Amino acid sequence: MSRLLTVAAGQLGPIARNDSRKAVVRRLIDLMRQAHEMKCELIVYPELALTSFFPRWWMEDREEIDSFFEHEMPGPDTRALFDEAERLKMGFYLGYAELVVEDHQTHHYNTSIIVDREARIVGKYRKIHLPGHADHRPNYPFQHLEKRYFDVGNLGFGAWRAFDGIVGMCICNDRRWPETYRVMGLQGVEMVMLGYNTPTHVPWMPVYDHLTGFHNHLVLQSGAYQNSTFVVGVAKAGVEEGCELAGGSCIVAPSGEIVLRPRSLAGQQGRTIQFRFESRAGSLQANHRTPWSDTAGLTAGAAIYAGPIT
Ligand code: CDT
Repeated sequence: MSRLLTVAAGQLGPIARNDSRKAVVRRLIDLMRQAHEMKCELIVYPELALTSFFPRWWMEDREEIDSFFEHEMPGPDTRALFDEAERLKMGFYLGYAELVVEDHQTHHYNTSIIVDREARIVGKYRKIHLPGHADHRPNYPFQHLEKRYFDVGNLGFGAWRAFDGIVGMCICNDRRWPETYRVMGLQGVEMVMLGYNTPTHVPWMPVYDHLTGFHNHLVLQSGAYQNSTFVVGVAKAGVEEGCELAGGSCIVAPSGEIVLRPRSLAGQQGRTIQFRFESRAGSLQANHRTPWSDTAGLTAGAAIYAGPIT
């Protein structure tokens, strides 16, 4: 079956520490309108798209930390994005910091949602692979304190029927782990959306700095090819509060080929840009997604993959 889905990758430029949520949401709406003019039905935004990448700062004041988190979604400041999406009949993927009380305990997650064309939240994911450190490293030009500010996600890697297909999502560092794609691949995912914030320099591991762009595309392309899925990877780019973010957004086809990326260097340097692709969002090469022929094989498959240690 041929299904056409036109997707926009809404790569964002830097967001300052004191930018208001309302101002950021206006930028997201701007991108959404551009995408809509380009006949897109879905726009993918980066990880933590409503704020500056705050895990780069050591903070102790609970109120200050929680000010970067959303207490409801949509909330007073993000309602406008949902309203505009509903008006334009646009879906979106959005990354944000989520504060939630579950089982009488407050939790903090690095979260993403998929919202359908009727502005309904159809899927939620909480980041599992939290990179960086939890300890204070004041001697570095910037820190990466995701392990301090977030709980490990508790929703697993889901897949949802939406946009006439099966879609899944993950967030940033998840893209570097094969099981991320594989778990979704085993659920028949046809498009994986992911937002990211990747610095071009890691102060405690500079030996890989020159490979930042290569590793980004390596994992997106191999994840797509090995699971026969489209992958839409969307970055924040440019110098955000003194930290250079790598950009490198792209859309990868199930063949593993990058079918679209920003053309100009300006895009990589943080000018807010967006682009789109059109392709058949169906299963082009789904036969190699699973070695068995039907979903009943899943149980057997687990045994095939994980036999006893001999
Ligand atoms: N946000 C995020 O997950 N970034 C990581 C880089 C962390 S460097 C400590 C990434 O994998 O791109």
